[in-house]
Amino acid sequence: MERSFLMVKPDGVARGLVGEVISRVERRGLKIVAMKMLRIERKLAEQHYGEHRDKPFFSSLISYITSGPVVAMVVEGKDAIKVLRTMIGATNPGEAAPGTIRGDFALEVGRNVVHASDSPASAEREISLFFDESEIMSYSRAGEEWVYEE
Ligand code: D4T
Repeated sequence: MERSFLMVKPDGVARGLVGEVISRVERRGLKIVAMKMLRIERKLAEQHYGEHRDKPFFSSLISYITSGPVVAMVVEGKDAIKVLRTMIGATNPGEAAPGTIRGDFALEVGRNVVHASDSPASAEREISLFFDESEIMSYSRAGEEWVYEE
């Protein structure tokens, strides 16, 4: 099983899309093993988006992500990182396929509703930025035997 970091961004929270995102994750068979609502502080935002520090959109990205509460999650399941990236769709919602979260709910890259880790290394880094290991739960979901072959 793999873990990924998933976040509903301030626009997603403000637009009432938290339940929509969560229900898509649950319906897919993935398991939410940690979740919290928080207002991201500037320092955490700069750490999270550290790789974009030198990009022209960095300061608007930091303002956006710190502009309101977000809902952060750890999601577990088979190929969770790849599956969630496919479910959220292309970074630029204009190019995101219908049926993806961004393809169904967003139009602009600077208001793209959700974030999901793009590799095992970023998943590990992002999970540890937002969660203590003690906040990550272990439990069985009913019907798992119908989601996984064995
Ligand atoms: P996040 O990290 O927000 O889920 O987005 P992605 O993982 O899909 O995409 P990314 O890291 O390449 O971009 C991070 C973040 O920056 C914003 N952005 C990106 C922007 O405002 N303008 C741009 O030109 C790009 C490439 C959107 C997502």
